[in-house]
Amino acid sequence: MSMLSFEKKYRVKGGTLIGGDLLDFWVGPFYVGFFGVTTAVCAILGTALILYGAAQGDTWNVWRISIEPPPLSYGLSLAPMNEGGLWQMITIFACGAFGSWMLRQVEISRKLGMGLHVPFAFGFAIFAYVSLVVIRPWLLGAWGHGFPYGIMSHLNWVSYIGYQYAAFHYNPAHMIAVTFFFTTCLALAMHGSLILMATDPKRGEHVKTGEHENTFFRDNIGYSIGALGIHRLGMFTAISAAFWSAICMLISGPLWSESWPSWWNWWLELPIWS
Ligand code: UQ1
Repeated sequence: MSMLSFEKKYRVKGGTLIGGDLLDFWVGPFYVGFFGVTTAVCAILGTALILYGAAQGDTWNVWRISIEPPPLSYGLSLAPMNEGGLWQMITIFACGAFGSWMLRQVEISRKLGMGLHVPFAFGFAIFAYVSLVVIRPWLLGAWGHGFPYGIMSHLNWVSYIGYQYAAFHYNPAHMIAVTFFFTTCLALAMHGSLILMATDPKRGEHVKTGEHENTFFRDNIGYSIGALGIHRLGMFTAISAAFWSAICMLISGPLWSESWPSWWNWWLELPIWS
């Protein structure tokens, strides 16, 4: 891969969070860094443990392989390897890999003298995962509340939790999360299509600019949010989707253990009806 001329300028030592110049170098196009190494170590060990767990199981059917969390009876203690201990180790390595990846993004951002928007946004994805396998199980008092690591098994877990609260779509935080997911799709569909129609014209026609983009939306809906604004909006709706997804799970159990439809009884119980 060729190196852009400006890359020579930023490919210098510095900006690291830990260890000074130690591991502060590139391999081909990739920045290594302390957290590149910790990411690789955690990811390799975690993957090896998943393969070991699969070898202990009774199938090599990729859809059916599953690494189960410990039985609820183990509470918040360490479980034996073949009774969920493997799941606990894999979870630790997953958190290590995701956290290291975010810190590597921080170091690269610092080297380039840029904001920390990407690692900040990635942190919301980590929060959503950690809320399912660490925070919620911990609040409920057993690692067994985490989801199993398997393709069909984790889908079954999601389905089971949904029915446990009768109709999960009545969870107000789930409603907010879904609304943000759809709004993110709307924003990216509008933005992607707008940029393509301006900058990817037919052969022989001129590429258009921001003026055309603004004018399209002013003519169409009387308002243009602007080139910077659409990216602020997109980042906000995307991280909000992840944030409210985490919240909708953290309140299911720790804060509300009945059916989600019955949560709405507060509305029927308002004094204004009597
Ligand atoms: C928009 O107004 C705008 O500014 C010119 C963009 O920037 C390139 C966009 O991508 C989009 C999608 C819009 C329209 C969006 C809203 C929320 C009015």
